[in-house]
Order: sequence, then C-alpha cells, then structure tokens
Amino acid sequence: MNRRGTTCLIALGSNLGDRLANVRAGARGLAEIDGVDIVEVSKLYETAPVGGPDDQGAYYNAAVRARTTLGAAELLAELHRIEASRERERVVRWGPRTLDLDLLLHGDLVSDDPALQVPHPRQHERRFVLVPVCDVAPELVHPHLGLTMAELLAAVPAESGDLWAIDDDWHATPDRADA
Ligand code: PH2
Ligand code: MG
Ligand code: MG
Repeated sequence: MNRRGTTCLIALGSNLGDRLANVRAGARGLAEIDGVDIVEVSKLYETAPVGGPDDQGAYYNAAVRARTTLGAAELLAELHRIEASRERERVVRWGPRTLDLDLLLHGDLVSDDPALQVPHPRQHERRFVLVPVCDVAPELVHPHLGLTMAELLAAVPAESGDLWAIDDDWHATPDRADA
C-alpha cells in the first residue's frame, strides 16, 4: 500500500439512528477517499454523552490513523461530504448526530482558523476521543501541547462507566469484505 503523505488522526462518532451502520459508513468513506490510506482503526467504544442536551443517547466512538496527501482543508471538506452522506444535520451544538468526523491532527499543523481548528481544540480533555486514539497512536505527539496521546490520556481523570469497548473488529473495510 502506498503510504506517502502526512500522518493524520480522525475521530468518528454517532449517537443517532443506526450507530453501527453510521460509523461503519464513516470508516468505509475514509478508506475510499482518494489520497487517504488508512493505517490503523481503533476498537469501537460505546460512550456516555458529554455536553449537549441532557436527553441525548450514548455514542459510538472510534478513531482512525491514516496517511494523506491531502491538505488539511481538503481533507476536512471530504469529512464533511461523508457526514452529509449520512444525512447529518447541524442543529444543536454538541447535540445528537448520525455521523461526526473530526479531524484531530494533521501532521504538525496548528491552526486556530474557526473553519479549520487543528489539533481539535477539546480532544485532549475527552476520554471518548483519547481512549480510541491511544489504540492507534499512543506515541503521537500533540503538536501544540508537546505531550503524547498516552500522556494526555493519563492526565484526564477516569470516570467509571464513561465508556466501554464493544468491538475490535467492527469496520468492514472494502479489502476485508473481499477477503
Ligand atoms: N461529541 C460531541 C459532544 N459530546 N460525547 C461523546 N460521548 N462522544 C462524542 O463523540 C461527542 C460527545 C460533539 O462532537
Ligand atoms: Mg465535528
Ligand atoms: Mg465532535
């Protein structure tokens, strides 16, 4: 496999509709982007919702490590396109969503442009992001904070019952479907 390009990390989330179908479609959509090669996919977790409306349901969360020849803005546009394909509607901030694809990291890029915030501004506080990320990239250094993903996770207090690994073989990539 061609693994040229920049290392990037993408978080997947869903808490609306068929959550498994949504995150699977997200992983498949990422694998199909021209200029993105998936390196590793995390386990799938069910996670208690953080923020947003009180009554929103539990999420499925996962993370993908990839290499890409796309720039961060181009990659973000592809993520938005895949979200839209799952009929994602942007209604309530931090509210329920069919599919959320967040660009967490794109090489050493640090951007606080509101349209392209990389590293993702809250990833280092959130276990539902860091636990899956540490499946695929514990040694990657956060370019702004200068700590590895494993160090960041260790610094976030663990709350019991906030997440559960539910599956480590959940993503039917095109390669596997053919195997
Ligand atoms: N995403 C949010 C808000 N809250 N909570 C969990 N557990 N998982 C998420 O992916 C999530 C959230 C906004 O993107
Ligand atoms: Mg998002
Ligand atoms: Mg998000």
